[in-house]
Amino acid sequence: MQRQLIIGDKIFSSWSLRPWLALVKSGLPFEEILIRIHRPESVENIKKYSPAGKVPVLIEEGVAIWDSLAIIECLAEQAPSLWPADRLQRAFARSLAAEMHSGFAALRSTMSMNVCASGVQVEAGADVQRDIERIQSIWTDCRARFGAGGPWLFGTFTAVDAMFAPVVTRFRTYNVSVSPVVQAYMDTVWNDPAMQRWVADAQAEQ
Ligand SMILES: N[C@@H](CCC(=O)N[C@@H](CS)C(=O)NCC(=O)O)C(=O)O
Repeated sequence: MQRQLIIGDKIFSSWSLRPWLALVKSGLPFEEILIRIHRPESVENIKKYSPAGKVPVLIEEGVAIWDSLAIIECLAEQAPSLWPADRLQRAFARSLAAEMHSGFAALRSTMSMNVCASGVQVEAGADVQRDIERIQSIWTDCRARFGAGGPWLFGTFTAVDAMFAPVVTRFRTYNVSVSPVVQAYMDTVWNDPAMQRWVADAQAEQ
């Protein structure tokens, strides 16, 4: 296989979920290699594929590409529908993907991903609430402005949906209360067959 994706445990590895979902939804063929993370030997095992020592890593024709956004850009060159077709929508979509990639630290550290858990209670401080409100406003705005052609943020599935997919699982796990529009979008992500495949694999890891 000329394309491999190295990922971490499906239950926990939020960064791995993003390119995995983009790859499955794009229909590009790939082989998946799973490395258990958060173990003493994890970094050494990942470094066999990428000197950065973190998953995800894409091996494309023998070349290692790491970091989720770089991987998604590489995939989008071969599956252009991963970004909106319109130039300005595409730029806007890239802004959202970048905001997700570099931001929401409070949410990510307080509500870590566990796709198999639900009804978990945590102390969500003001910084977490701010992250939750910002994400809900992004999803609501995208659905209203760009969502006419389908149930995803830009109508059809794009890299932005892949970037936010782990947040959907976090909102479910930690029972975050959301508006009906946001709930409908979360249902789209969660019920997608590719997402359900990831969740089933995660359950099998336990
Ligand atoms: N900015 C990186 C973050 C990657 C990252 O933090 N990966 C974590 C797992 S989700 C990792 O590989 N950790 C290694 C370990 O903890 O063993 C990306 O977007 O890919």
